[in-house]
Amino acid sequence: MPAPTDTPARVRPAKASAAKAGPAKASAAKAGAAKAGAAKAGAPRIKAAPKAVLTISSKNYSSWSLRGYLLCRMAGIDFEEARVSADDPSIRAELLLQSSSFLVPRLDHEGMRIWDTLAIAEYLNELFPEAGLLPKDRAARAHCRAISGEMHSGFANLRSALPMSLKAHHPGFKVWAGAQGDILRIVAIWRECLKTYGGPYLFGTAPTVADAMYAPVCTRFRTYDVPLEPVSAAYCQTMLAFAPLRDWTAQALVEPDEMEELDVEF
Ligand SMILES: N[C@@H](CCC(=O)N[C@@H](CS)C(=O)NCC(=O)O)C(=O)O
Repeated sequence: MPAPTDTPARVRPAKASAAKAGPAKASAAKAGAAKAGAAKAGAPRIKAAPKAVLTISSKNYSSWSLRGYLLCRMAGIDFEEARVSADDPSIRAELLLQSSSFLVPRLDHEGMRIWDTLAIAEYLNELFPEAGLLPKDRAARAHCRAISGEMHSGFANLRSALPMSLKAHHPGFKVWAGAQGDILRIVAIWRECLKTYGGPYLFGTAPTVADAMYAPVCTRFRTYDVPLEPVSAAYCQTMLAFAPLRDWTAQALVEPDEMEELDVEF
C-alpha cells in the first residue's frame, strides 16, 4: 500500500487496466471464450462439460453479473457462462418461464437453479468451504455478511447516479450530494475492515464475498474519477488488479455496445 498522504487519489481509468490485462486476454474475450479457469498444460483435449452454468448479461453494465462471476471464480467452481441480452424480449420471456425471478446472475448446478447474488454466495460457500468465501472467524463472518447485505440492499443513490460502465471514463465527474452520502458510508466500511483485518482485501489476505460485492464500486470510482483517501484508493487498486476482475474487464471492453445511454442501475 502506498504511504498515506492527505491528497485524494483517483483510481486509474479502465483503459489502462485493460492494456495491462494484455492482448492475450483481449483476444480470448473476442473469441467469446467464456470458460472460467485456464486450461492447464498437459490437460486432455476433450474436457468434461462444466458442472455449472452461470447466466449473466452485459459485462460492461451488469454489476450483479460481475459479482456472480467473481464469486464463481473465487470459489473455483468449474463453470461456463450463458449470456442473455437484457434488451431481447424473447429472452426475457424465456427467463420468466424458467424462473420466478428473471434477474441475473443465476447459477445452474446439479439440477438446482440459484438466483440472487447472496444466495449464490452462500451456496458456493457451502460447496467449497475451503475456498474461504466467508471468513473462518465467527465475528468476522458475521461482519462480512453484514456489509455484504448492506451492499445488496442499499446504496440506491450511488447505483443510480454512478451506474457501472467499464468502458466509460468521466474525468472530473460531479457527484450529486445524495450519492456522496453513499460514498462516505462505503469508504467508512472499507476503512474499518482494512484496519481491523489488515488488508489488502476487506477481510485480510484473501478475497471474500464482501470483496465481490464491493468490486463494482471500485470500478465505478475509477469510471467516475471519484477522489478517495489513500487507504480506500489502495483497496480499489487491489481489487482492480484482482485477476478475475481484470479478465472480466478485458471482455467487457470488447463487448459490442448495447445501450447508447444508461441512467438507471442495471
Ligand atoms: N438482488 C439481485 C439483483 C440482480 C439484478 O438486479 N440483476 C439485473 C442485472 S444487473 C437484472 O437481471 N435485471 C433484469 C433486467 O434488467 O431485465 C441479486 O442479488 O442478484
